[in-house]
Amino acid sequence: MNRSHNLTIAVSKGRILTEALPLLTELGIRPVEAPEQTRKLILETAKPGIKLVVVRATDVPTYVEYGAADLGIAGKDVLLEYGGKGLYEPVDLKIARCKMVLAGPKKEAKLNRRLRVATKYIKTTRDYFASRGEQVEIIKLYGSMELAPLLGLADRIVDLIDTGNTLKANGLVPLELITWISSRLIVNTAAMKMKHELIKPIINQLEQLCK
Ligand code: PRT
Ligand code: MG
Repeated sequence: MNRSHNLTIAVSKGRILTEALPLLTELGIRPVEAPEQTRKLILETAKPGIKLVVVRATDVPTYVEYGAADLGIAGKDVLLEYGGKGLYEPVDLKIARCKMVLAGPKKEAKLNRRLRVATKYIKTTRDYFASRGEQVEIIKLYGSMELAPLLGLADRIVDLIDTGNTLKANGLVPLELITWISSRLIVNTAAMKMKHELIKPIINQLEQLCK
């Protein structure tokens, strides 16, 4: 863990950071350099002792679970997939909101075999179909899931949608809502105890701001 008077917050560049920056700024945790303009991965902030570390979205829970970062901001999609061991998730920041859906072609011929579902959300997809008692074959992809049904790799996809334009542009339609997604503040369990007087006010302020 970091020294007791310092705090490290793991964030990912892109839509989460864009929407998290106004919240962090409200708390005085404004990076001294613009994150999108620098190549630095460790950013000092206007609050002495508090720094941001910029990591891949899917790596945020790992940094926080192992205490390399005390706090983090991660999408619920990433947290569901990660499994949430050894992490607190005290605040729904209500940013970077979207839906996780099952999607497929508008029309399809009847299938005589087990449904194939392509996704990067293997665990969430497995849990979803298991809860419905359906047997499906899940195919792991790392991106551009929309392509899979078009090329016959899969019959369905599980992906995030916001406007729905990406699905539509590829001739797909949302079939079922799996869950709503937003970004969450996550906290290392040991840091929550050891740095309570630093972390608690951050949780309280974010709760107020994100009500
Ligand atoms: O890009 P990189 O591979 O580094 O990581 P990443 O893709 O995980 O990062 P980023 O910044 O793209 O997304 C980070 C987080 O933003 C996700 O983990 C979600 O919690 C959240 N989020 C919110 C979204 C969306 N909205 C979203 N629309 N993540 C992805 N999308 C995708 C969607 O899958 C579709 O392909 O954006 C595309 C456009 O969506 P439509 O429906 O508006 O067309
Ligand atoms: Mg992306």
